[in-house]
Amino acid sequence: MIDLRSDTLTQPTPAMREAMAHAQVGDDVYGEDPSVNTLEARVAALLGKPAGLFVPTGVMGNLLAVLAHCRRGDEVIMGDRSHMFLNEGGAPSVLGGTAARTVPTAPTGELLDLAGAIRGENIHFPRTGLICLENTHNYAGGLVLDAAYMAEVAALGLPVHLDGARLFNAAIAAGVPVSTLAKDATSVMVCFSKGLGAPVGSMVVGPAPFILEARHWRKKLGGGMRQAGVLAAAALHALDHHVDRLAEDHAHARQLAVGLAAIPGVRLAQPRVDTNIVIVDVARPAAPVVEALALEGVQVVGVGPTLIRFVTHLGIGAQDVPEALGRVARALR
Ligand code: TLP
Repeated sequence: MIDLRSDTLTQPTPAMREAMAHAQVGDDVYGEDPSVNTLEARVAALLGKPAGLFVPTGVMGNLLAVLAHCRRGDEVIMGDRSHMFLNEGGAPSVLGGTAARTVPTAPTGELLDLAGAIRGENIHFPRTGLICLENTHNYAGGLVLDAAYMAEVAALGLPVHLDGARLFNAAIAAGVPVSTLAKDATSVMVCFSKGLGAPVGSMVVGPAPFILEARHWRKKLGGGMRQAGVLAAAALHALDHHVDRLAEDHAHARQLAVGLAAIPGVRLAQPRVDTNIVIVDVARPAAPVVEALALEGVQVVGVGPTLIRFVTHLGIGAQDVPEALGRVARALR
C-alpha cells in the first residue's frame, strides 16, 4: 500500500523512538516535565510568542484558543472551508458557547468578506471575539497564506488565531522563518503529528495571560498530561530532524500533481501546489474511485463529491510517486 491519505499517518522513525525512550520526564501538571518545558519554550521562541502550551491534538489546541480568547455568546469568524469549521465537531460551540460565523473562502485559502462579518457595538448583536485563519490551508490544497495577507487581517483590530497545523510546511515553501508567518496572529496552534512525523502532539502559543487561561481550560477538558515528556521528546526530535526535509514532501507533491493532471479525466482542483497536499477533481463520484485506488494499492481520501486528496509525507519515498501514478492511471482506465 502507498498511503497518501494524510501526513497524520506517519510512523515514528527508529531515531525518534530512541529519543522518546531516553526522554527526561516529570509530572507536567505540576509543571515539572523538563522535556515538555523545553519544548514549550523552544516552540514559543521559534514562533516569536511569549509562551506555549503542549496539547495532545490540534483540535484541542484550536478549541483552547477559542475558549481562552472568547466569552460565551461571542462569534468566531472562520472560513467555510476551514478545518475548525468542517472537522472539529463544532467544539467551540459545544464547549465554549460561541457561534461560528463563517465567511466564504477564496480558492487560495484567504477569507472573503471578512470586514463585513465583524459586528459593531450594539446591544442586539453578539460580539465578534476572534478571527481564525488556517496556514497552510488544508482544503485549498495545502496552499500558503503569505505574511502580507496575515498583516491585512491583523489590521482589522481583532484577535487572530492561526490554525498552523502545517505552518512549518508553509514556512519551508515560502522560504521564510516560521515566526514571519506567525507574527500577525495573536495565537498560533502548530502540530508535530502531521508533516513533522511525531506520533502525538500539538502546541498553542501566544501571550502569557492567554496561555495561562488555555492551561486552565486544558485541565478542565481532561488534557492535563503527566509524564508527557516522552511525547515532547518526539516533537523535539522532529524539530531537529524533520523540518528542512518537508521540501522533499513538497517536491513529491508537485511531481504527483503533474502526473495526475496528465491522466485523462483528472483535473487539478487547486490553482498551485505549494506544499504536500494535492486535490484533484475526478469528474465522477469520488467514493468508488477511492475504492478502486485502494484495490490498486493507493490509499487516498475523498474530500468532496468529486474531489480526492493526496498527501505526501515522511513515509513516502521518491520511488513511491511514479509507482502511485502508475497505479492511479490503471485504476482510472
Ligand atoms: N487534519 C486531518 C483530518 O482531520 C482532516 C487531515 O488528515 O488533514 N487543523 C488542520 C488544518 C488539520 O488539517 C487538522 C487535522 C487539525 C487541525 C486537527 O489536528 P488533530 O488531528 O491533531 O486534532
